[in-house]
Amino acid sequence: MKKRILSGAQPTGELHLGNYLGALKNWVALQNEYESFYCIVDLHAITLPQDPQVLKQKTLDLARIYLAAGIDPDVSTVFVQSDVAEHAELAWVMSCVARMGELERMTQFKDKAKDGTERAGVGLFTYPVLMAADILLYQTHLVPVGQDQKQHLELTRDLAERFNRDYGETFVIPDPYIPPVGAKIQSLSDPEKKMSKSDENLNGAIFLNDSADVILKKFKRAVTDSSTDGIVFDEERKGLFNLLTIYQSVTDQSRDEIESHFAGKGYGHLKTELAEAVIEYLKPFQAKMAELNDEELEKILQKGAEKARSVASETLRKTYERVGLHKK
Ligand code: ATP
Ligand code: LTN
Repeated sequence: MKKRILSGAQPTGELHLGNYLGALKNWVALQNEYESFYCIVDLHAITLPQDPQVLKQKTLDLARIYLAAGIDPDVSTVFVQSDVAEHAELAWVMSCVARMGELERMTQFKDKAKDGTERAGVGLFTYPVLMAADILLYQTHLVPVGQDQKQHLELTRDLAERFNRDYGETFVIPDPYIPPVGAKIQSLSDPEKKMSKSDENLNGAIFLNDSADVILKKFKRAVTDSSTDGIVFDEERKGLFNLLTIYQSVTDQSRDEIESHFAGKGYGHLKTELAEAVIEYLKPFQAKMAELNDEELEKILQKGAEKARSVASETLRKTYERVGLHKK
């Protein structure tokens, strides 16, 4: 029996190179080795206000992105979270297991509740509990995510362990998979911040559908430093380190190879070569995006939801039984 993977992304904003290198790339690489479930987490998306029409469209667009990135629907299960009611049902049970204090420590909530906690939605606060339910429903062994989700994974493990202790062995305790390169891609315009969909500065992120011209322009403008120490991996030089990390992730070369390749060269040279490498890297993805039509995608999602439900319903049944809930 293969071990299981579950991961997901929100159908909001535009996906960027950080999402691709931190998450999607690894989903594709791991899909054959594991029984994989890749979810479009629309219930998570509504923790912040969304336009209903746009949310619907983005949900389908994200399925298209998964497939264009190389997720094979004949190998992996691709589905939408709200199609599988068990996610919301298990989230309720887990919200009775989670404690206020542990949710209050989640840094993403603090970042996203920009106007303070008084006016923040309750869903935004309990977001990590729904994420735990997503994972635990599939008896998941491995969760490939970017660095920013590590804390949520720790909470998921804590909730699963607490439940197993209080009610008897029920859930597999999942491990995070955080890639050694690319788990934390920073903004090109402010290397102190992570590359994000919600950044107001559009030059900070390379979006997956950016044209070659735009990609080149954004890299040319990327913030670096005025050091004369050459092009080397130095975590202190955040802007440069980020550019080199992107280069490393898209070319799969070693740090040594990259440093010798750029020895004696300047930032201008690095930026142009990096832009070319990213443009080439995204080409097959961008071509595939144009090929997949809505009808095909809907069929894949329907099939995916059926498969997901068959696994999720079994875990939910067992959970309800353990807790003493009546539903058969
Ligand atoms: P954003 O932070 O851009 O608003 P998000 O965290 O809401 O995005 P999702 O689309 O749900 O984004 O994230 C999908 C995956 O992308 C997650 O596994 C997340 O860890 C990863 N990810 C997001 N930003 C980055 C980044 N800058 N570098 C590496 N991985 C990232
Ligand atoms: N919280 C994640 C998205 C997400 C997820 C999940 C990731 C929701 N459920 C389950 C992995 C497993 C995010 O914002 N990136």
